[in-house]
Amino acid sequence: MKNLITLDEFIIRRQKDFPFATGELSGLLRDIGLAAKIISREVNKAGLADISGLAGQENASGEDVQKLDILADNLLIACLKNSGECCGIASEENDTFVPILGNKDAKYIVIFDPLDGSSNIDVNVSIGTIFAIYRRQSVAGECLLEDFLQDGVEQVAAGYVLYGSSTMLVYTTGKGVNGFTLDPSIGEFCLSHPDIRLPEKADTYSVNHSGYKEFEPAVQKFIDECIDQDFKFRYVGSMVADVHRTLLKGGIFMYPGTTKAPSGKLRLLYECNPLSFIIEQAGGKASNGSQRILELGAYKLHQRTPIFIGSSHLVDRVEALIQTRVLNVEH
Ligand code: FDP
Repeated sequence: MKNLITLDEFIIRRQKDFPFATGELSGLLRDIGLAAKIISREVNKAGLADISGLAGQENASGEDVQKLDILADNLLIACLKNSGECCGIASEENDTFVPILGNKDAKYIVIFDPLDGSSNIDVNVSIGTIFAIYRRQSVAGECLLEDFLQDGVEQVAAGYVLYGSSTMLVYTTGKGVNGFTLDPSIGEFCLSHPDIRLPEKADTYSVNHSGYKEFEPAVQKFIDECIDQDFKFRYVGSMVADVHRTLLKGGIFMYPGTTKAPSGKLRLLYECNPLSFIIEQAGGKASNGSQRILELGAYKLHQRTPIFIGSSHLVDRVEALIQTRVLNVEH
């Protein structure tokens, strides 16, 4: 039998690489792994049980909430309460951050999107969970808003779980990116994609084309160049799935600003920052068109940003077109 390395075993081995590690971060990652297994089980039976469909309420960004969104949110919070390492969470489903009072003095906070791409749930298309872990800024006691409004470069770990043709958990602690596939027969995430690097080849672009007329001319020009170069076009409409494909196959995923929504749609803290950390760790880049995503300042929890993420030379190209355009307009 091939040597199986489970997620828990991998986390313990990695912890030994840090001489002064206390095991708190490892505990948190294991909590998230456990929540991911339970969410995966619920997602897989979404068509059977009465848990799919709208919950009849809107989230902080005014979007319809699906029942599974709420279930996943509650599960993550419950699992993060368990180990005592997390003093507070913020998520897409909560207007403001939620302090975990039982763990007031814990060192970490976690920000997550419990079910990204949830408009795809009812049509059986891949969806995902995205998470980012930060060390708190406040010294102790109940956590504060400032603990959550940190730049992406401060992330100590980030990852996502993709509920697709199989369930995969991909994460980084800033020392490369590793992917684990859930083996349902043993209920364990097993290391299947060690040390993921974006491939050199990059001939795929991904964007919601229906926004084309409203994108700025530089972005339109970039898309035209992709078409002229016979790039493949792929768009699932679940950011986790589109970024996962980009990570494994190369290319670029974009959600630009539009005339109606200059900041785009995707959220900085629980979508763009964690996925940008992963892509950078795998050798790629992530930008809002002029600045590195991980260095954008956060001033509110549900802040949005345009994003161009994937193979470095493609992100460089779109940035160069945007920059040229800005200079032309200025002169
Ligand atoms: P969803 O609305 O289904 O939750 O941020 C949410 C997100 O999906 C992303 O996962 C996805 O990339 C994007 O929105 C899709 O938006 P469009 O429908 O505008 O393409």
